[in-house]
Amino acid sequence: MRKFLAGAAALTAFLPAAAAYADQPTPWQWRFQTAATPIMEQIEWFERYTLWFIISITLLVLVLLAYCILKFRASANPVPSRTSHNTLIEVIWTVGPVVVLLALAVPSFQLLTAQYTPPEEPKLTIKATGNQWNWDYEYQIQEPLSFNSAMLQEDERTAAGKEDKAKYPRLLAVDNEVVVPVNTTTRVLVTASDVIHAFAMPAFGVKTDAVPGRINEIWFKAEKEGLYYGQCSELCGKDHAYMPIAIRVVTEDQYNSWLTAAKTDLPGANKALMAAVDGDNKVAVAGN
Ligand SMILES: [Cu+2]
Repeated sequence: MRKFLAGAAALTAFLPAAAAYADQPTPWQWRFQTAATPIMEQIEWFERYTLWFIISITLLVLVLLAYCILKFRASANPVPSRTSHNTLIEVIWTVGPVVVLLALAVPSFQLLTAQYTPPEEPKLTIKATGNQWNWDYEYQIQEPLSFNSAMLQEDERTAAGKEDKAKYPRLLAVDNEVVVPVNTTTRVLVTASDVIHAFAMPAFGVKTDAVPGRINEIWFKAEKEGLYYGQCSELCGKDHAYMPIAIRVVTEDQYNSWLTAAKTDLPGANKALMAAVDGDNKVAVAGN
């Protein structure tokens, strides 16, 4: 038991360092990815909340069914009752579901409103355009910065410095990540150039369709630094599965120096940022 506890303690000591890039799907995962925004935390809360309703209703129905099957089976109850109305029970099975629906509807609408209402005017706006089969990003700033982001090919790993498959998983890693500062309300204007795609980032709790000729707006406020992965989530053709979305959340300083460098040399800026982020993580691990 002691050994187990020591092992668990050792494991938790590693968690902060690992959590920096643990925000991606894992094999046989059946729960959500770790929430990185307050909205995703609210979504997780609502999921747990509704689950308790589902569990209790399922158990209630199961018990009632079992009771009826046993108590009113032909051998135990040869003469069936001819009762057809009971006011009390009819009131209960009308009012009960109404109360359940209200208990679900109120927090559900609150969550929906929160998802559409940024807490403040977003400080950064990025336009994301879905193409068959990659994404274009445009930072809506003075002298806009725009670049294309496509899935990282296996033969590009070495040149890009992305050999680490835990950090840059196959089918999820991209050549150019979106970079945003931490704790900054960021707006994403989502559209498409050819067919309908969808911009989705599970750890942020955002997903919206990318429709040609229309702009859909989402926002997020990432509270944890790290590298987050999402995917196009609308069947958009042959390479639908190969247009991942990667967002790197970094400190304000790292973001600012990346942005300045990216305007002239994007690959160089990305490499410098990767080195800066990895350097910080190493310091953090050593500090443990
Ligand atoms: Cu797509």
